[in-house]
Amino acid sequence: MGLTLTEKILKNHLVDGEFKKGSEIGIKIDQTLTQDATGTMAYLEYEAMGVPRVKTERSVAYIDHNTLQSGFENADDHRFIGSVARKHGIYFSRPGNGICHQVHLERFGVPGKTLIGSDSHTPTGGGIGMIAIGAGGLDVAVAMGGGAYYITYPKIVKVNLTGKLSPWVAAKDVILEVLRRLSVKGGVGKVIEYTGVGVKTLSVPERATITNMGAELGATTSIFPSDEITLEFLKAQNRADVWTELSADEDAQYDEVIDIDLSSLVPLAACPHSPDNVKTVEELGAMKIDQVCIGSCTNSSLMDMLKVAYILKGKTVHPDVSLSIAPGSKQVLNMLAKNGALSVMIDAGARILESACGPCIGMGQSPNSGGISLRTFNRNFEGRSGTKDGQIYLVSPELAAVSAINGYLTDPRTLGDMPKFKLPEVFEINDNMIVPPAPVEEMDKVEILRGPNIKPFPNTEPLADTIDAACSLKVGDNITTDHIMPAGAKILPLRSNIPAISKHCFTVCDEDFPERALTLKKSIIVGGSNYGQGSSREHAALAPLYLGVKAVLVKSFARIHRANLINAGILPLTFVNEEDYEKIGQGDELLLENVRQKIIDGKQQLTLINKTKGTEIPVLCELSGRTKDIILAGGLLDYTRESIAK
Ligand code: MIC
Ligand code: SF4
Repeated sequence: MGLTLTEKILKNHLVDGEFKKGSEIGIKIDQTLTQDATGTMAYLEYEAMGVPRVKTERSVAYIDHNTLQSGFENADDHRFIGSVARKHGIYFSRPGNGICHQVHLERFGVPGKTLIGSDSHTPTGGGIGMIAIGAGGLDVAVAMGGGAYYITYPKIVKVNLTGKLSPWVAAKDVILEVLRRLSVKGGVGKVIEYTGVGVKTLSVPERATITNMGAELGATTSIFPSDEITLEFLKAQNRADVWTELSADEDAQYDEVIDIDLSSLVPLAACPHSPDNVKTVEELGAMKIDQVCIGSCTNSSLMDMLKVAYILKGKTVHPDVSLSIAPGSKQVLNMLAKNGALSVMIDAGARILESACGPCIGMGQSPNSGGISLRTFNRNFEGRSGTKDGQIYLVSPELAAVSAINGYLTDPRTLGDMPKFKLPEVFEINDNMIVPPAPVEEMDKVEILRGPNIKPFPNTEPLADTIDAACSLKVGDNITTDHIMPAGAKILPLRSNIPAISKHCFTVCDEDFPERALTLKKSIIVGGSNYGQGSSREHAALAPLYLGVKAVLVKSFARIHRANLINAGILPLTFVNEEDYEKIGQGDELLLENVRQKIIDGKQQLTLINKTKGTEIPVLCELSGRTKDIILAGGLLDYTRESIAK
């Protein structure tokens, strides 16, 4: 029986476990990436492991998230990350060089290799045939130290693409269509593999838009084959030498198949407040808009920007609309500057932002109260823009640009004929903003620069035998990591200071939660399905850890967040019967007896006693082998230290 592309790459990298659906496997990681908002913590964790030089083929530290420097904190973190990188063998992409995923695709990604990154949109690398997975900072630290990365052997979904996109219908519409069909939890435990004749009609940046936003499906990752189009892209990046041809076998077996005829797609938008709340532009009608933001790791490639410039040429942004544009990398920005497209954008009245995440993570450009903002980004969770009642719609760059001119939501197909946009045969290459690590013989001389806002990892302790704690918070379905640990310009500078950032934990849902949890000292959080969707930020586990949360009991978890809870030593529990969710109220006294011993004995089903209501609730604690040992040790850091000591 033939293999899928995913299986081929995973098989090549398998170092632990059995190659069987649903079982835990350890894979060797060739490359890692970090960004600054998760990076400081990841490098503190790396330092705590005591490995002098990274053991990967390539590790890169990017500065792209916390670029608004309204105090010393972010600048200190940048210097810290830069110095750690220099010392320990990591390439450092300086602020201004671009968004991690865009730059990694351009300059470092290699077909057939494995990459993990402390950012959930790491699967962007799947656009050139990598197995690229988002992970918590601690997992990335372990991989840099040479450790394997563990995932559940995924189900593999084939997305069979046929036909060709109509003019002005975009790659963004392809992934929005997949989201419409599968939902934000439809990809959990799965890899989405794109195949079919339609693949050949998509350029690498288009493929990368699709794999990038596969993160919103909750998928482990998404991947395209590596073919002659990949080769063309790598050639233009002067990296043809890293290309290999890769595809699934003809007779590969998939767990699910989805057919998408590209020719049948129409312009789409994800409506507030979820990336899977997808409607056609026709259904939405000519809605008046207040803001348009173009950029982010999903849609900031040269190709996207050239289309935007073409639409803006000779026009003026509508008087009621503010348009901002953030090209994804220095390479893109510089090429736009040299070919005149930047001037077209400036002329039209666009507010040009630096090549960074910017508005996507709430670092500026929050919309007006109740404002309708069209964004080419990947997430529109409530409050993420920085304006609590902002109405964010996720759309393609083409749709965003034409709407910015008209002042209302506009179908880009009204633009008429579309010229043929071609990628350049050679990109502008200048890696002067990527600082290579110090040679091994000089690493001891590199001083680590630590600012006063950088505080150590919170205290952990081995799993107790009994958890006797109140329910400090009860929340509903689809809780995102932006609810658990909000981001934005005010809170992001606290990413390296867990005691300080914890004061904002869950405040979107309940302002009093941090105080209450601290007063209780120990507590349990109860939630609904797809708990922890979205970002890879381990702060969404470290802040609860600091606040004394011992267990999280939900209907179901999102993948990365569950792993982060385990890494932080917090027990992840699920209801055996989802209806039992109703049997717990906030404030109820809960009890898990002999939980340590039961986990040691390999029992997966435990009994939670609700002392307040006098009821017993069966719950699942699905830990096996390694994850069991991590929880018993009190988290991945303790587990790793124990393993190194052994
Ligand atoms: C995001 O898009 O939510 C982020 C900010 O890039 C996060 C990482 C973080 O919170 O630092 C992600 O996607 O993992
Ligand atoms: Fe940055 Fe936004 Fe991409 Fe996250 S989703 S990496 S914040 S651009």
